Amino acid sequence: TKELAGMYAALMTGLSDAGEFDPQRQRNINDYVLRQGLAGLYVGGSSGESGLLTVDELLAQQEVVFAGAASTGTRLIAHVGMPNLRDSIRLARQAQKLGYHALSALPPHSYPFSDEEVFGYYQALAAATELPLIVYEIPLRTGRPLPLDLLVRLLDLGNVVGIKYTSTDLFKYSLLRKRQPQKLFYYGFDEIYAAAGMLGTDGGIGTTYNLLGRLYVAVDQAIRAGDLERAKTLQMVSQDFVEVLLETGVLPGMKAAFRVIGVDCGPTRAPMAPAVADAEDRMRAVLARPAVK
Ligand code: NAY
Repeated sequence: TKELAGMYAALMTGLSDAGEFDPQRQRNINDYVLRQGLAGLYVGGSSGESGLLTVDELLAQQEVVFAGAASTGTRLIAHVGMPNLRDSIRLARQAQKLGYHALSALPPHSYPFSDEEVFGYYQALAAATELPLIVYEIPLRTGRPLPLDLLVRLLDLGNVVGIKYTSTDLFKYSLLRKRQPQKLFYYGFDEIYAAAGMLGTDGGIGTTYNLLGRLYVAVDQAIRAGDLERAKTLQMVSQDFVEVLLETGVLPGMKAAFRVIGVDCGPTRAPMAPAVADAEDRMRAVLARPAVK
């Protein structure tokens, strides 16, 4: 499973001006991201606005992305975490049929589920296909951190090969890694990837990799080479970028940045909207900084 290691863009979604899933705009995004030198794409995740899309749209997106990326050698992880298990399994089965390399899923997140419900969800999803499954820790989306012992049990499930860890609790991260040293650990906060990298990662998955993929590949390489000064310098470039994104709203700002560089990707889906009126100007300014280019 170590062939799944590396840096992945949490792929964004192309929408029409009216907010419909737009296959051509999806291809525009894919074409740009595929040139970043990343290990792969994480398709249909939070960064793909999956919480705002229908299952049919996500099924269509899986097809469009696979058609464009299959021949490039890029690893493809399908995110299939939906509010209900049946839709998750439907997405997972199509991903397997198409030829995706792995699956990942948010924990059940539309109600405050118990640890046993979360466990049961991953158990059923992992058994629904033969694909490797990457579980997901992201208290920001689910409203609660999963306890360490539950994460340990989830990583013991058949077909579960790793975790996408998007939490700032790096001590829990280290304890989990110590308990499950054979598993793949992807860190999910772009702006502090180097901090997790210092403790040991197998890769990263992030939104801003769509635009700055090369930067994150370089951060990761610097850490692996033991060049912490360089890793820190590069990480600061990412932090300057994310600082502006948090002003505009992460996904609206990313889409504004794409428009600025000429990638026609459309808006975010309502109710997600830019937090400021001048998102494109702010992104233009940050993209013009020499270090970011
Ligand atoms: C996904 O598609 O599931 C993700 O992109 C998760 C990783 C992102 N975290 C969230 C909460 O969306 O890339 C990060 C994040 O956007 C970035 O670090 C900026 O804070």
